[in-house]
Amino acid sequence: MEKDRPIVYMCFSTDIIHSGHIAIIKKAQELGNLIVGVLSDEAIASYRHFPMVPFEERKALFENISGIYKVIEQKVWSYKDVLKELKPDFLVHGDDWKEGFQKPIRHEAMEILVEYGGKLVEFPYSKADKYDELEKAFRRQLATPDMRRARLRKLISMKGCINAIEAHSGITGLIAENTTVYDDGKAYQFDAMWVSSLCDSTAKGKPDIELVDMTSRFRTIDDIMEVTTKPIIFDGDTGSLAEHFVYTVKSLERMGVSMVIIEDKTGLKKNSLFGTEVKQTQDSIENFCSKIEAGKKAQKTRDFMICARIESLILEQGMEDALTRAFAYVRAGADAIMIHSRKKEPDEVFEFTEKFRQQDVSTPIVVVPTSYNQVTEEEFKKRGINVVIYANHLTRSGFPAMKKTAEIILKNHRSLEANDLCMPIKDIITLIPEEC
Ligand code: SPV
Ligand code: MG
Repeated sequence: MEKDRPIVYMCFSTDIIHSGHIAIIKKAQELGNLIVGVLSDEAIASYRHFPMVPFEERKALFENISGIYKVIEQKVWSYKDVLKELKPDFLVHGDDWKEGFQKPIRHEAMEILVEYGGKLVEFPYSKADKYDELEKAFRRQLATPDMRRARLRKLISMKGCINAIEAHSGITGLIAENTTVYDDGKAYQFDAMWVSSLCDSTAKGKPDIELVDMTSRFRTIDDIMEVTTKPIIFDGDTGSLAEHFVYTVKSLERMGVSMVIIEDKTGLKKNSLFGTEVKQTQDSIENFCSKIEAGKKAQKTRDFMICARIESLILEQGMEDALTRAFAYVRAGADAIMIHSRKKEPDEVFEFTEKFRQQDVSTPIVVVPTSYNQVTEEEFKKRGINVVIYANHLTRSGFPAMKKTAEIILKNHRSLEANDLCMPIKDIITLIPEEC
C-alpha cells in the first residue's frame, strides 16, 4: 500500500476475469490504493444466478492481480456496510447501474458517500460482444449433467431455503429458467424446476395415476433440459417397485436430475390433493425404507438426492405417524423429507417441522404449499423449511387462458375478440432465444 494515497473500492461478482475487467481495474488503480470486494456466493445465488466459481476461487483470482491492495468479501449487493466500514475516498462502478434494477443500490451508496465525503466514479460499462459471448459460453456449462445435478445441494446449503416452479415442457422450462423480477435493487429468479407428475400427465390429457410411463416422463425432462440450465427435482410418484426404482435412479442421475421425490403410497396412486376422498393406501414403513435403501445403493454420485415424501397428513394418519416415518426414512438414507398437506392453514406442516427439527437439524425439509399458499418463502425459511415447490402453477394458469380463448373464438366466429388474451405475434417469435 502506498502511503497517503486515497482508498478506492470496487466490487465484482464475475466468475471470469477478462481484458475488460483488467482495463477497469487499471483505471481504478490510478485513483489510489484499490480494495476489491468479491460478492459472496450467497448474494450472487440469491439475486442473480448460481456462481460457477466458488467464492474462495473468485477471491484468489483477484488476489493474484498485481497492484490490488486488498481483497475482501462483500456479503450483500448493498454497498452500505462496506462503505460505512471502509469509508473509501472513491467508489468505482460501471455506469450501467444508472438505469435498471440496480438503481436503488446506487442511490443508497450515493447517500452514504455524501455523508462522509466520498466520491462515486463511474466508468463506461463495456458491452463488447466478445465479453458477452465469453460469459455466455462459460454459463452454458451449467447445463452439463454433472454441473446441473450438483447445484441443488449447493443452493440449499448456500441459501437455506430455495424455491422451485413446475415445468412440463420446453416452453414452461424456459419460463422457469428466465423469468426475473426486479425489486428494490434485487433480481429474483426461481432456483429450480419441479417436473410434476400431475402437470406432466395433465399436459398429455391423462390422469395422474402413474399412467404416463417413465420413458415418456424422461422425454419431458429431456425437452426441458435441452433449453435450460437450472436444477431439476423430479416427481417420481411412488417410485414403483424397488426393483424398478433402482433403474429410475440411475437414469435420472445420468441425465443430470438433482433430486427424485418418492411418496409412501402403494397400489394405484391417486393425486394427494384428493386426500381421503378417494381410496389411497400408504406403504409400510419397512417396505418404503427398503425402496429408499435400494435407490441410495444404485446411485453413483454423492450429489444425487432421494427425497422421501410422507403422506400421513394427507391420509389423516396423524402427526405421530408422520414423524415416525420421517425419522425411519432418514435412517434408511433419505437425503430430504417432503411433508405434504392439503389443509388451508399451514399449522400441521409447521408442527411437523418444529418436532422434526427438535431431533434433526440438518435434513432438508421440502413443502408443496398449494392449499396453504398464504405463507411466504421467508416464513418457511424461518421455520426451518428448505425447499418450497410451486407444484402446478404454470399448468393452472396457462390452461384457463387457452380455454377462454377457444370459447371466445367459437362465440364470435373470428379471433379479433381474443386479441387481449393472446401474446403479440412479434413476442411469440422472440420468446424462444436463438441459442440457449
Ligand atoms: C405433483 O405435482 O404431481 C405432486 C404434488 O405430486 S401434488 O399434486 O400436490 O400431490
Ligand atoms: Mg405427483
